Amino acid sequence: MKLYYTTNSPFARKVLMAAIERKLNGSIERIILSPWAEGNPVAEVNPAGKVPTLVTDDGLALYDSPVICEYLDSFGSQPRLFPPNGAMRWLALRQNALADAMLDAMIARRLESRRPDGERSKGWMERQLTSVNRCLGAMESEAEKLSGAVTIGQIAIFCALAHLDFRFADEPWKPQHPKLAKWFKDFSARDSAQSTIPHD
Ligand SMILES: N[C@@H](CCC(=O)N[C@@H](CS)C(=O)NCC(=O)O)C(=O)O
Repeated sequence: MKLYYTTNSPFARKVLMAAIERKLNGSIERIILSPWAEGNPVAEVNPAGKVPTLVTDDGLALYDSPVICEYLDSFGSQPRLFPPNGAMRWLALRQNALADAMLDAMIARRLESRRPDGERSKGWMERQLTSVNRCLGAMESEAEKLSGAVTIGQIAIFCALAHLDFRFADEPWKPQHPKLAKWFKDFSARDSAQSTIPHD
């Protein structure tokens, strides 16, 4: 399998952490690129031109991160990250969706903030910030549901919170979300987290 990714993408980090948790890391050839660079190869296999994208040994290109993670969950002998059915499955999928939504808002806000003077929309940036804050509030109110065996929901929420620290370090979220902060600290000690710390 080949994984196209960047070392600063929280969605790619989610895939890498899932691979490490499932002990599949050694089966993945890593191809680091910038999805923003002209002519980069990811657009040849993923029409959206985004990372992460995984090309399986059969030559099938898979995207986006939840699909890749579920693919990695479909083989190997380690405990599954996607609960097979019932309430635990829907909780894990919803946690993953909440984390991805928070990331989409964070990334939209940052991209907007980097547009040239005169092209930036303050209202749009505020809308994204409101969304991030609502997602954080929902995570805090359900922090006790982050306990138990590791799931894709936990990994996704970890990557989203870590991305806040990475890109918005001057906007601390921990003081107002103490239960989430405690869970985040504990989860940060996992090998999969320690070996995927983001960098530009
Ligand atoms: N929903 C996608 C989001 C992937 C995504 O937004 N990737 C960003 C990097 S963090 C990207 O490749 N952006 C390039 C672009 O938008 O052209 C997933 O879960 O994989």
